[in-house]
Amino acid sequence: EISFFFPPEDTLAVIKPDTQHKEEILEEIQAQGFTISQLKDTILSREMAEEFYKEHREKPFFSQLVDYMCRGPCTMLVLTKENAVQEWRAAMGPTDPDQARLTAPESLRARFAKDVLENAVHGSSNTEHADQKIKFIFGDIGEIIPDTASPPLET
Ligand code: RTP
Ligand code: MG
Repeated sequence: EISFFFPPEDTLAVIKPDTQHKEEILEEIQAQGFTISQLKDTILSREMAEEFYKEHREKPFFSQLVDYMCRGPCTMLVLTKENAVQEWRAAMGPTDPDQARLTAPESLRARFAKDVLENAVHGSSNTEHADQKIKFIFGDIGEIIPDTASPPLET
């Protein structure tokens, strides 16, 4: 009998500013079996937000996106699980909540996003981005918060 071992993978998740649903999002993260390996609340500077979303520099919504991302504290999380990158993308659902409500009604964006811009959560789109963004946000040796049952940090 052949069995496969899938090593745990890390992804970067962000609970974006101004969502009224942070607690429910954290509950869903735990319900879906992600381990919260690192967590911190941070207000991004404009420069950091621009760097974070630099892939979208040329998009018409870029300046609005940067305004949104540095408007208040973001909750930054490293989520660890088998296939974490893909599973967190699936948990979030499509970028636009109108589409999410049609194709993934249980997803976080279907439930909690306000619109296509203010869509509550971010997730890395591949493992290379995940590694790069985790380093960018947490540094090479980030703070470790070992007890996932502890309450989220408040800023
Ligand atoms: P994310 O990077 O935040 O996880 O979202 P995503 O992959 O689903 O979507 P992406 O195309 O990478 O877009 C990044 C973020 O830009 C904002 N956006 N606004 N106004 C618009 O048409 C528009 N399109 C995208 C959203 O905040 C989106 O999550
Ligand atoms: Mg993206």
